[in-house]
Amino acid sequence: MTSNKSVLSWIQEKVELVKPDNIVWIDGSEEQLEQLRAEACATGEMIKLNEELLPGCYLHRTAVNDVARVEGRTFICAPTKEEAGPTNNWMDPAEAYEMLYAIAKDSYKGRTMYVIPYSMGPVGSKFSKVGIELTDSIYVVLNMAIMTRVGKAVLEALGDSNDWVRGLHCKCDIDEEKRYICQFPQDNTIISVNSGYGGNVLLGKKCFALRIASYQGKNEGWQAEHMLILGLQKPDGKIRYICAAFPSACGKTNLAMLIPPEGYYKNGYRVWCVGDDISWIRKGEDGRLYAINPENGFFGVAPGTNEKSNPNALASTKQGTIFTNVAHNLDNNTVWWEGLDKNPPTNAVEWKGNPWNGQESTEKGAHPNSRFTAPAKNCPCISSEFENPQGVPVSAIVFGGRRAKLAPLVYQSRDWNHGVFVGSIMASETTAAAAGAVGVVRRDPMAMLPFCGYNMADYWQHWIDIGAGLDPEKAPKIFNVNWFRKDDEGNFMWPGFGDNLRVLDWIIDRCEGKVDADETAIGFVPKAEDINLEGIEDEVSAEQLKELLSVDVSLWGDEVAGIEEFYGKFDKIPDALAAELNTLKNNIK
Ligand code: GTP
Ligand code: SPV
Ligand code: MN
Repeated sequence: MTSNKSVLSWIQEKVELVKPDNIVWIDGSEEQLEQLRAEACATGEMIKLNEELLPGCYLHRTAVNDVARVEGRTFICAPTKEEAGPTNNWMDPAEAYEMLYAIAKDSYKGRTMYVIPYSMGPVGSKFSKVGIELTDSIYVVLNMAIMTRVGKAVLEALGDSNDWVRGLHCKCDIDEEKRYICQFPQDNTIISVNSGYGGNVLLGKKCFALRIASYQGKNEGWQAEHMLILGLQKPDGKIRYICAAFPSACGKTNLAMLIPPEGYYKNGYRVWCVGDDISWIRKGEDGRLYAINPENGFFGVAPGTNEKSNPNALASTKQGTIFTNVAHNLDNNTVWWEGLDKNPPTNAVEWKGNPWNGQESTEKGAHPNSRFTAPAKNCPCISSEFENPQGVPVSAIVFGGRRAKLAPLVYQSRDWNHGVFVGSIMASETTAAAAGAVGVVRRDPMAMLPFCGYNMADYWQHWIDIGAGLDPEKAPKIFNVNWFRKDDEGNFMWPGFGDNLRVLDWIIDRCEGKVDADETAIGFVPKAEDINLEGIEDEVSAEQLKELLSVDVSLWGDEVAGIEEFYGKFDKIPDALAAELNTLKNNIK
């Protein structure tokens, strides 16, 4: 399929290492994919679902010990520990290769090697980058074929170039003790062993499009971010684009596809989804920042997705979708997860593969991090700009996380550098998207803690440098949101989901200088009367809204201590951020 020497020689080397029985090049044709689906069903790796109700859809269960990203076993293998920085696990590249090759050796014996050429971004766009993933998993092939652009056309676009990312995935025995997800940013290389789950093995996603790409972006003057991209259409018909970074399972997919509340909808408000997880951002010829979504599908959290919370995501899963670790309804051969509806199946199989009666069992039917892999083109609100090779112009950048207290519903940074500071001090409660404890507050700068491929302090400096290269008039305005504030009884104070549009509307009005704000110690907060509560007055009283927008200076005192402790882990902090921290300290005195 190619005569590219760097591609052929690298594959040959890996063939000699893992010793497959067969080699299959993925050409991107529907016939080949269909053959692979049939093969995966024949071996039990996938289950074909009801063709009438869910055409072209499949169910897959991973090993019980392999259901989320493993941050503790994810490494940045840069030449020095300093280059990986204090927030990443580091391994010496030579040692890492030796260890990984020992694990990978002969591991494809009796198996097939699939060669997946894929493009992150529309094939041929100047934003786009090519990767080649070798895998022994059909599940990986079929997911990559949804999440990225795969096949012949990618190799044609690559030509003789050596600028592509090498990815080797070996399932091995799914041994947790030998599971490693290693990135070698200096070598454009990723090696993943002993997992078969999502972000650990779909190497185009977190490993390439964030870890490797963030490093490439630093060197090449652009940014790879854990951000959704949405277009907000206002009654004037004009569409403004927003990029938003929230940690894993904190609402990116939901926000990217939201349906405006009724009154807004009637007035002509619409949200168009460009992406739900990753943005590649670079300066355009007009001096503004432009973003593309490098992916081609959604690897979305299933639990909680329903007709009310995210009808567009649900609609996206109605055909050509792979479900991972959800419950299997045997009565009609469909799927179910917690929060889909109030009617769990009685004759079902839960995510681990055991018989399950959803009406009686106290066990969960779906794993909390169960996912759907759905083609972007299925999404009813997919943006007309989704394939635009130039990307979309970014008006606002939004950071956010899960904070039961402290962070107000929304606030705006004073300027770019202050916005970078706001991103750098993000903290959020952990979720099921990564193995480990759930609900623990941790620092997660720019929602990139698990995904930054180099020293986070240099990454912050890169953000500062990007801003310095922008005309302040053209630079996106930077905001922070918190949909997750709780009252003293532990209830969410903000209805969230579609109603988040009320906040987006304020954000865009701020970008266009159409609305005033109150300046506080942490930045600009809306005047209560500027958040429109029409239609949710029963849920959010004027009193509650005030509470949601309040900035408790005494709580921020504790926060500053936390920020100082976090910054203290770094040998160096960009001067601009140190200055912002000082300003915050002075402001809350
Ligand atoms: P990754 O794919 O892991 O990067 O995550 P994501 O940021 O796309 O997460 P997603 O949109 O799938 O968020 C899923 C979780 O966030 C579910 O538990 C939702 O119920 C919850 N969620 C999303 N939006 C809101 C909101 O506005 N309010 C509240 N309270 N919960 C929300
Ligand atoms: C995340 O965890 O942020 C995800 C899912 O988007 S995974 O691809 O598994 O990383
Ligand atoms: Mn994500």
